[in-house]
Amino acid sequence: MTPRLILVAALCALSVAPAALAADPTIKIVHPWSRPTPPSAPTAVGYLTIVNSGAQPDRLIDVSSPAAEKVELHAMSMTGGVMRMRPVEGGLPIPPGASVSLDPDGNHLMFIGLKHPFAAGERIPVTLNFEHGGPTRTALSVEAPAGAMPAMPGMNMH
Ligand SMILES: [Cu+2]
Repeated sequence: MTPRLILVAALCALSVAPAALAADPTIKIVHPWSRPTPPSAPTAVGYLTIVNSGAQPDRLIDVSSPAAEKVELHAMSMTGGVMRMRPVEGGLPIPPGASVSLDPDGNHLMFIGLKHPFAAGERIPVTLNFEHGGPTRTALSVEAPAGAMPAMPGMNMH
């Protein structure tokens, strides 16, 4: 993820979620995770899988987190050999009986205006608002990339 490629979404128009009553038990969030960020990074990514075990289609329409000014749903596309991202307009459809993954190869959550850097081992709370299912809370576990130097216990440099 290269910050200079980020097309920050001035026109991002994800609508405000309706006040919902309770989390929908047919919507499940599987393996919500993120990456550690450098100290002054303005953005971070989030990945997860949404499983809809119900009979009705749903739609992820809004995401928020206390860890960032705002969270957008982004799609990746390859244009002329350059990876670009842009907001998903109108929300992300979650068909009945399907699971929809946000992963490093495709769509992702974009945390914009981080309140603090994401550190490995930390858990980042997010609220996912579904059109029918209402708000669903989860937490992304911040995972160091495979092959990265593991943090050494007892060697805190601060
Ligand atoms: Cu993005």
